[in-house]
Amino acid sequence: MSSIIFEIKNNIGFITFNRPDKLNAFNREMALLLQQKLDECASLKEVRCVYITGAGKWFSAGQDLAEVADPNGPGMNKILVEQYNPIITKIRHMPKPVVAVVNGVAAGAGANIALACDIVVATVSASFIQAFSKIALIPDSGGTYTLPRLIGWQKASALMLLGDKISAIEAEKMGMLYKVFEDDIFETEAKKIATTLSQMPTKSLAYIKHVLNYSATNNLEEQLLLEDEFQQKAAATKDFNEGVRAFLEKRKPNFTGE
Ligand code: LHQ
Repeated sequence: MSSIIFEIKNNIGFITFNRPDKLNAFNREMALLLQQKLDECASLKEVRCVYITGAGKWFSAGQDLAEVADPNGPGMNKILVEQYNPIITKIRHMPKPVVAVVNGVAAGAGANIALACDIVVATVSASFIQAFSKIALIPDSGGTYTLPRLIGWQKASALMLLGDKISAIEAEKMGMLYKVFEDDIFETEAKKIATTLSQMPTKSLAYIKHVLNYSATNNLEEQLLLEDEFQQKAAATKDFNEGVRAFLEKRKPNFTGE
């Protein structure tokens, strides 16, 4: 069985972490395979939204600690540079929306991979833990960048220092994620969001992501110029033409992602 299941259905690239007997913890093979599948999603035109979830009851417990403790394993050297950092940059630079569908515990790098996604939804029984300090590490996979921007410095600092596990409901209240759904409707609701995104003007969504990526570091003037640059790109798409025509003709637009 592959540690990553990948299928494309109705313009959605479904990526499933698939080591359920290991709480979907990442070994090197799984991290490299995830990178490969993210690359495929980025380059395949038919994929207009990416949906990331975990098999079974877990999203992911982060790094498989048995692998880092194994003297015959790949070791700690370059683990971030080769395994996790490219995953985060591939998600942030993916020219289409990435939805994290958090179906259970998301710990360590598992949590921070979810938080790097464009929309994070969780089932009510899911939980999030910045587990790193519990094993004398520091948060990685972009967590020190993403989390304070999502929930503010104070809460991010407390969660990272203490390593407290918080419920999906607490996470939603803090602004860490978009929505929490009851367990029985969670998957249906998550798929509805992905379906909506997969039928939207894909290029404009990619431009929104790009401009948002820069808003964390640009000043207002720089950001206004970037908005101008990308608004012009958006206005040059076929989907913009279709969106305006459909609005004026009072009909549903048929966006093709062009
Ligand atoms: C595990 C794991 C796991 C192996 C549960 N590995 N076995 C970057 C740089 C370099 C190196 C390290 O990593 C990183 C990135 C990272 O992600 S560091 C953070 C790594 N992750 C963690 O520290 C999380 C550790 N796990 C937990 O805190 C808990 O297990 C969670 C909150 C995930 C789940 O708690 P429970 O539902 O209470 O389950 P459990 O603790 O009883 O675990 C079930 C089994 O899974 C257990 O094994 P056992 O043989 O007793 O059934 C755990 O040892 C194993 N397991 N996480 N990451």
